[in-house]
Amino acid sequence: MIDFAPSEAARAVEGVARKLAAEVLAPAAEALDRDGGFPRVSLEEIAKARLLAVNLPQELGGRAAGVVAYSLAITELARGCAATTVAVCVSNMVAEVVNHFGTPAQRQLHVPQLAAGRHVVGAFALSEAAAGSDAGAMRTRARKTDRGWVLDGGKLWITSGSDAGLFVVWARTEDTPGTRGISAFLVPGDVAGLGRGKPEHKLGLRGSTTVALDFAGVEVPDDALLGERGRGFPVAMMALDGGRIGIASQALGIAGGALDAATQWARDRFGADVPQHVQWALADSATELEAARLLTLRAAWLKETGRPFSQAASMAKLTASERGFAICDRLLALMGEAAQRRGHPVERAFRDIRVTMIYEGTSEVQRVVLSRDIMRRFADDGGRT
Ligand code: COS
Repeated sequence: MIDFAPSEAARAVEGVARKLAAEVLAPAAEALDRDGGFPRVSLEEIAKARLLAVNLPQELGGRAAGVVAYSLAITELARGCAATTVAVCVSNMVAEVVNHFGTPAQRQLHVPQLAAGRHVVGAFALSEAAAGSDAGAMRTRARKTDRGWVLDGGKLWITSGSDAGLFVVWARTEDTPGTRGISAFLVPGDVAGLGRGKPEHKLGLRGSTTVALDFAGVEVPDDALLGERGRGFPVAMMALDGGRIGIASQALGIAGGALDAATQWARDRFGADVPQHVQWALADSATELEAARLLTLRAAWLKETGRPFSQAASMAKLTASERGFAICDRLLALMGEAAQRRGHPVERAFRDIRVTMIYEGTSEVQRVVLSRDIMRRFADDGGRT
């Protein structure tokens, strides 16, 4: 049997997110996009609703609501404000990675703080100037000392980097080149020697701060090491597999919000007599959105039920981001002048959604992941894909 209906519990979490999006995020979204900044107040409300730890155990302050509920919640939040939502996505991802790979002490120390918003949010520090898609090319180093580790180097494009209270930082701990010899560390935001750059001026998600980080002799204790020494790269990859479900969900919300706005416009402008080209644009958009939603919820369900989900997450992100962008582009063209004004919901959606094809693995990276899997399955399964 295939059951496409999310559970009542997941729907309840979705309802909480929908209310927050309408009452807290959406009213602040236009000004946040115009003026930039960091959505601290909205994030406090999101933390109170325990949406910074949707898929984390209750005893650590989470909702234990599962991955489908998480996806539904992120989609709703992104309808209200995509910029605030990416901070929520990354913080959930950081909480999950600490919960999954951390020692009991690391879990106890950090997950409740992330869940309650006492760290403000968590941040994921992987990318560098010469290590974006090729994450294994990173140069930041962590040197072992008697007292722990000393980090030197720099990270780039770190979401929420201006305000985050906890960073997961990847650094090279061994001389082995490539993806082996990288370790992950839990680094508090107030540690000495950590420099945070000014937020980048970006096309979209202007209310999400994206900064460079500088590590100049940052000392952390031995128990800052997350997971096994030298095995940090798979930690990043597994975290990103889950993260991609979040970004797919965010893209669904952004494109869904644009479709809402375009449908309202069509009703106001044409009443009951909607011209055929408008009907087609709305119908194609809704159909593509639904296809992306099914892929996304399937990836969420696979993860929730403990099945392999890496490929499903890549398919979901690839489809939701690319189809979502095409939907925003189509609706912008359809509405013409009406949607060109800076800050119009469709104009903002068009700018905001573009980065969903870039961060947490570009579309090209998703295609690399997927094509490797196709080749592997073809070889393993007697010439069937
Ligand atoms: N889950 C668990 N382990 C994984 C994994 C996954 N999804 N993907 C790779 N690994 C493991 C591999 O099994 C391998 O382990 P061993 O050291 O035991 O052999 C190791 O990680 C290296 O994997 P691989 O050889 O595939 O590494 P590549 O350098 O070829 O990785 C891609 C290539 C492009 C897939 C990778 O660099 C990537 O995902 N880049 C994008 C990074 C990204 O999303 N950045 C955004 C940052 S946040 S905005």
